[in-house]
Amino acid sequence: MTTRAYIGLGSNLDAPAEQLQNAFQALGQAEGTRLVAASGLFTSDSLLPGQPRYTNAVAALDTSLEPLALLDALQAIENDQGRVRKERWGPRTLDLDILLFGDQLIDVPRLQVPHYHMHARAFVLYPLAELVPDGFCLPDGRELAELIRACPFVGLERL
Ligand code: PH2
Ligand code: MG
Ligand code: MG
Repeated sequence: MTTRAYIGLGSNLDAPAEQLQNAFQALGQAEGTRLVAASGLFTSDSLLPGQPRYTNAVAALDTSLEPLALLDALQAIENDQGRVRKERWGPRTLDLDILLFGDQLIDVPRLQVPHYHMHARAFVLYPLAELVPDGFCLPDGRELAELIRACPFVGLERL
């Protein structure tokens, strides 16, 4: 049995677009996991002032891994690509966040799904919209199209 998961990719250090291309490749090679689709790349200012601009994208995966095993695999890819964990929300070569895992709601110390604040972040919603079918809803029943109407494209640039 596999689960469709959506992964948010972000980078604001060391050639972000290349970091994301490498990450898409690595996601496709992760054990028990198939890369189904990759969104376009979008740039935007960091939510935190004084950091380089981010490049973001979303990947659709089919995975036979359990959520925490997928999180382990994502963190291994982040580490492979030189992620250094100093401060929370510091600049990073690669950030891989589980946005959605099927229609599961997960709330354990290591992992909250859907990803917190994803419903209000243009750099998540617009790339995600490229990958999902019409009428797609989050596990809480909110329709993606509706979230997007409430979250203007302002400040995003599609590469
Ligand atoms: N991620 C952060 C903080 N700020 N800003 C943008 N534009 N994109 C991100 O992915 C992002 C951010 C911490 O995860
Ligand atoms: Mg993040
Ligand atoms: Mg993260």
